[in-house]
Amino acid sequence: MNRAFILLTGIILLLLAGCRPTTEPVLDTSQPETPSRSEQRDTSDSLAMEAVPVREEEIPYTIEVVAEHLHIPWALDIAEDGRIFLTERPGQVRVIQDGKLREEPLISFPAPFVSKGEGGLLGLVLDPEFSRNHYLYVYHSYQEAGNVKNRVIRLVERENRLFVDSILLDGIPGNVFHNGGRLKFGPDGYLYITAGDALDPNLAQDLNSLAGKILRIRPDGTIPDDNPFAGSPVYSWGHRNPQGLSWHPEIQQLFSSEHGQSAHDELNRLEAGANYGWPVIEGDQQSSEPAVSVVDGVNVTKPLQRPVLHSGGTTWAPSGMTFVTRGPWKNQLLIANLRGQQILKVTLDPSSRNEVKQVESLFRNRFGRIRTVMEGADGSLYFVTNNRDGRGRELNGDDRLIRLIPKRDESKE
Ligand SMILES: [Ca+2]
Repeated sequence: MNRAFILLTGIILLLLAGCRPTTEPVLDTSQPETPSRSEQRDTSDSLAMEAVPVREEEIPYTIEVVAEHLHIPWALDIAEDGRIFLTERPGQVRVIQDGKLREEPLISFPAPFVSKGEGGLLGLVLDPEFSRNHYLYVYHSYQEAGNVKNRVIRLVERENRLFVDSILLDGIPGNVFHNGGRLKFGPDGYLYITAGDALDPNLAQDLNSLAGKILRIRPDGTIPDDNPFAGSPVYSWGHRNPQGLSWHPEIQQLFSSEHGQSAHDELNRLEAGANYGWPVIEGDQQSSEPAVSVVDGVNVTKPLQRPVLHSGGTTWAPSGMTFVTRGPWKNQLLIANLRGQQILKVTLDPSSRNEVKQVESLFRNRFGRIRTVMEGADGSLYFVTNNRDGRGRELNGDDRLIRLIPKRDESKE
């Protein structure tokens, strides 16, 4: 073995060690089945909460497997005509039509696309006017002069084929890990993007960098006039590796999920221009010192915000999430967990809606790693497993797209 190879191996091992939690996840085998509600918070002023397992027979949905043998599905969206579009991280967009996964991908990305570590083809969202304009947006990693970066591009669909229409935002710092990658349209019609810190934590506190941010652009790639920092796509900053976005259906308030360093995974309630602390604070930590970032020679000073919820010493590895808008779980937030191998169901305090009242765990260790969850127009819920991503144990049929169909409630008819 030559020295360069040994050095490279050493660097890769260091990167892997730096990214993974130092403690193994708590799988609650020693925990009581259902801690009382008052025991949920670690201490009275901690924002950490333990997830209470829900028994499967209590879940008011039936399980249906929609598709099998997917390859690391990362994001999905459903068209009005019923087609389900999804990304596979190695670089393909697939479609499920009339309940069947079509063999032929809609597009396979050529170079400079790269799929390395946690990078690759990540977010996907349909244009709110997809049935009219057939636009679809994806977030993917690419290589430029030896560096990994990420970009948001617009594709156009014609008869189950996809063609690149335009590059909307590029040069988002990337790396083997911490690429962010979630795309969602807000109620304001703007496209929101989660960007990770690209393994360079200080970038999250630098408003001149797109890393470690939630970004907001118009669907044509231009910057909205009312973005918090003039001429910049930055919507909020101080994020580590955010991968989930959803708006509360009644108050239209945006929340995001984010991977913490060693446990301390977070749920944040996002305000335009606010700073969510990474890497200065995480979890329950507070800082009386505001953060300062210099933009065009001017100091921008913002207090550091704490999350509304974090995982304490447990690792959830939260990714895609959705508020449920109808049915038995209306207004509750579902968050897909990778390492946590569950879906968290978060109930907000109904009066304040900025405090978490309860966290429950659905399907813990039942389906393995879960990447994202969304709601269909009929109130069904859809989620995808990620057991083929090199960190999981492949189960029969993986990776799978699972649908949860609401059970009929006779008492309400
Ligand atoms: Ca934070």
